[in-house]
Amino acid sequence: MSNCLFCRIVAGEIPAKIAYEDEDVLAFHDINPQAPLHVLIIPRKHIASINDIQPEDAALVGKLFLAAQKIAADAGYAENGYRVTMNCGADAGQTVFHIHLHLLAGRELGWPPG
Ligand code: IU
Repeated sequence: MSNCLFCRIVAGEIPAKIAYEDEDVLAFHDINPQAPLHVLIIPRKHIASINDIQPEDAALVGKLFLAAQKIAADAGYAENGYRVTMNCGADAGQTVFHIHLHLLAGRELGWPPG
């Protein structure tokens, strides 16, 4: 998807501060961080939203969570805790239509979210 911002980051066409990568997953620091640690974890494969995840993507989506677990642990947040969230659609505030887990840590996070 050449017009997808996150696909362009995957392709190396737009720079990002990489936090983690493997053959299927890329994680980079959000440009507008909402917590001391705010990383976006994406599949290299383009999937527009949760609504577009297919059964064959189940393992790939699981890998996003394993990456979140590793990034949080490596940054020292395993014990105090962290949040992972994925927005889907307009009401949830999704602005980039390439699925991404937000990993937020380093402060007390309010609940419910706004
Ligand atoms: P959302 O769940 O789709 O709203 O999250 C999109 C995120 O992508 C949001 O937190 C933005 O700050 C972030 N982002 C980014 O990291 N780099 C960019 O070039 C753009 C958005 I545009």
